[in-house]
Amino acid sequence: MPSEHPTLADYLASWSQGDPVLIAVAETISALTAASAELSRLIAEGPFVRGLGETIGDAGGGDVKKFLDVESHKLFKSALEKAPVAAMGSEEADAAEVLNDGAALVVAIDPLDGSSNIDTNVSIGTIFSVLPVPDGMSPDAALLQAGKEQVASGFILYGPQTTLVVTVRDGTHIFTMAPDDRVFQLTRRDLKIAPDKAEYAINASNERHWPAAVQAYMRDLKAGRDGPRRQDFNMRWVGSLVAEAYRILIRGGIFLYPGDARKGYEKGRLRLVYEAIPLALLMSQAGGAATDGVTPILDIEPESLHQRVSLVFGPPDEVERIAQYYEARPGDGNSPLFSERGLLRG
Ligand code: FDP
Repeated sequence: MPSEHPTLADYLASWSQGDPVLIAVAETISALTAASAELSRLIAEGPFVRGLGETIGDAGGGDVKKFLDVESHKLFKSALEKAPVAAMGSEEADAAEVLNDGAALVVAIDPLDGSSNIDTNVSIGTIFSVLPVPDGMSPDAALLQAGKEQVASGFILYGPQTTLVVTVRDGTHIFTMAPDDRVFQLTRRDLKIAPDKAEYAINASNERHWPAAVQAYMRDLKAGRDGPRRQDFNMRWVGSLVAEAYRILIRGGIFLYPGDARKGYEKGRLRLVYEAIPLALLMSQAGGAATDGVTPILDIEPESLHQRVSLVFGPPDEVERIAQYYEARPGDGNSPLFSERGLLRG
């Protein structure tokens, strides 16, 4: 009798069906999750490991580098060296790193997202995107393909449970790591984002810097049942992108980290290639949507590995509503494609 909770290995084996390209994707996901199981143990050791949450440098643009960021990068790099991966583009390295010449895939990765939460014992995670290397394309260029070219993406959440949220373009599924044998097992198949949860996630301390479109949208949400939305909205802000994404996949709601008027934040804070793009595929496979406010994230052609982007995700109707606020304020949009879409629509 098939198990109620098939293992990740079983799921990937039955999905890949002996196809060499799909097997390569399966091997890559297995390598990533094996490293994540090790990382989860290291995180759980917390104060028993000297300096785990310690800041060891400045990564620039408001980001600090912590000991655990560096350790996570090393763990994933050494795991991917043994997988069919030609290059890895990581938040923790300035340029893409070559792993296996001629291999079929590349991986973009944020080895440790939410690292400012390490020392507060709040959920943190690893986000990854798997892309093919088309014939004649260099691994560097392969890392900069639009998100719609991804063959798989996911994140591992190190929280009360260690959880993998993954898609191989066959729905978005959750695998939970069993505490005893540390094997990932399927615990939720084919997630679908709830369309109407009245909950938002945004760093409200930046309100005065937001574009007028976001200020107007948020004003309408906060007006609750006395405003145009005619219902009260709740707020949640964990400060770990992976935790917000997980909550929204599980119970709905909307996430915004818009570009704003602060120096260095004009294009937002979050990274396109290894944060927004993988989350956008998970969202779309769960019936949701992700944009930079206006343009679908999966359609954006990245220009550089560490590029920042404005990010909005959640149920499609709410994401579209936000685009309308931007469109109602020409010149206020933070998207270079803003006017293009306006023209296209017109
Ligand atoms: P962190 O810098 O701690 O890694 O990815 C960057 C990120 O965290 C996200 O996880 C989180 O949503 C965001 O930054 C928090 O930024 P603010 O401190 O500006 O709210």
